[in-house]
Amino acid sequence: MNTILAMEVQTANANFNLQPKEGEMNYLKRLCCAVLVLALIVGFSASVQAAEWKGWNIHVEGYPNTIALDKFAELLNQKSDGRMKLKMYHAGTLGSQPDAIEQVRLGGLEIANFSLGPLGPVVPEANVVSLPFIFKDPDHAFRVLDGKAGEMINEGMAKKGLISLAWYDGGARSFYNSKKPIETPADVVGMKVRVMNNDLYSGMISALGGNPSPMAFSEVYQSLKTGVVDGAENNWPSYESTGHYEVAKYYSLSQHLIIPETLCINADVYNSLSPEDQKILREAAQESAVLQRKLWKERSKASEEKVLAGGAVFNEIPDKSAFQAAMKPVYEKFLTENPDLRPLVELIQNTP
Ligand code: BDP
Repeated sequence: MNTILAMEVQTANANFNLQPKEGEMNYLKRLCCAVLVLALIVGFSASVQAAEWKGWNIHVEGYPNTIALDKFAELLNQKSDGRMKLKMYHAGTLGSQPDAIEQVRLGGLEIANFSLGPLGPVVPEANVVSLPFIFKDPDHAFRVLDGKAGEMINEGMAKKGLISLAWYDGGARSFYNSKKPIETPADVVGMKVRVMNNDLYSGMISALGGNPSPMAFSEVYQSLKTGVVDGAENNWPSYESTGHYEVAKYYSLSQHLIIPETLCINADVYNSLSPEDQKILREAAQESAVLQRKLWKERSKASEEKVLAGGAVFNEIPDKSAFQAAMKPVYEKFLTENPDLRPLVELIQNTP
């Protein structure tokens, strides 16, 4: 045998030695079966287990809405024995609010907490709450939402692919800026004021003689700091949590907008659930809203104290009638453009 041939024979023997003996063969068969069964079990449980929903939230950790939304996710999982799973993404990590509204409508995201402010351009009925001074106070807003007007807003949202499950507190929004206390509408003249994306808010600032600047929430701090805008408007908790008070220290209690918020779900996802799971979903949402509203009251006080200790300068506006009178053209334009919403506006105004 020459050397090459000898090597080939050796390799052949080696290959032959790699072939399993009979005992090993049985072992391999058993192993294959076990792997197959395991794969079937995993595949099966994945198909009966609901996919994990993605939830959008703009607020940071520790904010009342954030805590309440995490509670909502926990309750959903518990009450449904894991059939409904939700992972919340906080601090706007999944995009801006107008984008997220489209995403939940289209089903790219399943759940979200939206302010009815940015929802207004999509859902005309919801836009009614963005008429300045339409609510007397946040409790009045909840009385309205718990009645016929709330049903009309729910129906409007459903038409746009969103099912509202509960109402969160959004407090009352007031003006703040880096220049001076605002006491009368004349103080707003010429001021550049950031507003949320909604023509009603731009109209509101223009009616006061200011220059509205619609902008995403995440851009406001830098814009205030660099003077791109002079001021903005928000409730105490957002004024504090964003650090806006550090760069716009005059907070004037105009309380011109009281904008409730919705915890909502994509309509197709909602309609695909069993009646039992729909009930669980609504119960979990309601419980989270009770928690959010309680935390909201506590945080509003705590935020007010924190910003004042941090150098914010605060003034009351005891007589708001000049601001209210200045809103007449805003109401007129809205009702001319949306004549069918007049009954809803009047229903809210006439709710005690
Ligand atoms: C906060 C709302 C949030 C808005 C934000 C804003 O909770 O949804 O995005 O104001 O001003 O109060 O953009």
